[in-house]
Amino acid sequence: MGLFESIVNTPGIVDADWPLGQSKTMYKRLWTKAAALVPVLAAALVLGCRQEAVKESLIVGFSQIGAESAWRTCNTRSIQEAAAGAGVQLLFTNAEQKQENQIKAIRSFIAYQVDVIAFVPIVEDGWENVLEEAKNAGIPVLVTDRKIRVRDESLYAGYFGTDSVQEGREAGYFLLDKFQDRLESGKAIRIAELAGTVGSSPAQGRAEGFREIIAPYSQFEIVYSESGDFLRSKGYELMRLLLAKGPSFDVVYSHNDGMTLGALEAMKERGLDPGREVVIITIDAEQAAIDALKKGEVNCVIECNPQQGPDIIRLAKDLAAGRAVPRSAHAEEVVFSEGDDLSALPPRGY
Ligand code: GZL
Repeated sequence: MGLFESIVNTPGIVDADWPLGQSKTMYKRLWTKAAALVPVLAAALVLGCRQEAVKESLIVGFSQIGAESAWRTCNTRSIQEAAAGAGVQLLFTNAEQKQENQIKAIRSFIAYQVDVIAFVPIVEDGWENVLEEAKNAGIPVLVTDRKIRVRDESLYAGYFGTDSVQEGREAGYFLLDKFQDRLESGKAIRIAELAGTVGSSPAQGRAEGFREIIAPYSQFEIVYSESGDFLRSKGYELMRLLLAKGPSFDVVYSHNDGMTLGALEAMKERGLDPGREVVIITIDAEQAAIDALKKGEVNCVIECNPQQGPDIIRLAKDLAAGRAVPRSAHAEEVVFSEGDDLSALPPRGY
């Protein structure tokens, strides 16, 4: 029964004026019905608004890789705060550094029929099957922070994160500047690299960008490269063994501050003077790394911005509304190096 029919068939509608030409009795009956319907209409309006509001409160399934560094913890906080601030319901899962846990989480998001799936792929490969399932379920996917490698690019809507290759290049540029006098001497400059998680896009990108810049200068020699998995404990252990067993080195290029802080600890235990006897380059720009730069224990800190929450939520809302998003977008990043005036630098927040 339509709204009009429900008015004329609702008993008890009270008096009011009806346009000329209509019989009083019929009008009285109609208005009596309409007035009695007001509470029903009001309830329908509220319910409808609430339903509209509930429909409006987007549901995003987010698979985070873990809490392996202060950077990651800040990244998580940024996403959760941005979702709360935007009234977005966030189904948040922590994979504890396991890809299989991420795949399970994405499958649960599909079963729950979230509006958008977003995730940090711990490694680049192995995502085709589960992303095919999300595509078949009609759920758009946003890749964040780290990148994936898939044959079918339509398996995800877009990427928002940081440019790891450029971060690696910045490390190379710093070395060229730092050693420009020695480059003519021909004396070898030996580099020890503490690499990130094997198979992850930041580890691949930071290695690639760094090598791209130093390759033309034969004096630069990478004498050691091992993965510390972005963990402080592994950075310490690798450095302890390197100092005990060799080879000797002049530079440490570390893919994240967590590993750098562990390596600094091991170097100090051996009586080394990091930042002076050994050049240290690190990526993330955690507060602890900036503090080490101020103390002269580190020579160059390259920012990798973890505060990605507002952009991720904005892009998720675009996807849910059927709007296209950029295939790839990067956060702004800066390089801090020895000699910079850092006195006005605000707290890093991670
Ligand atoms: C980089 C990010 C890396 C950080 C590490 O985008 O994925 O993971 O550099 C973190 O600190 O563990």
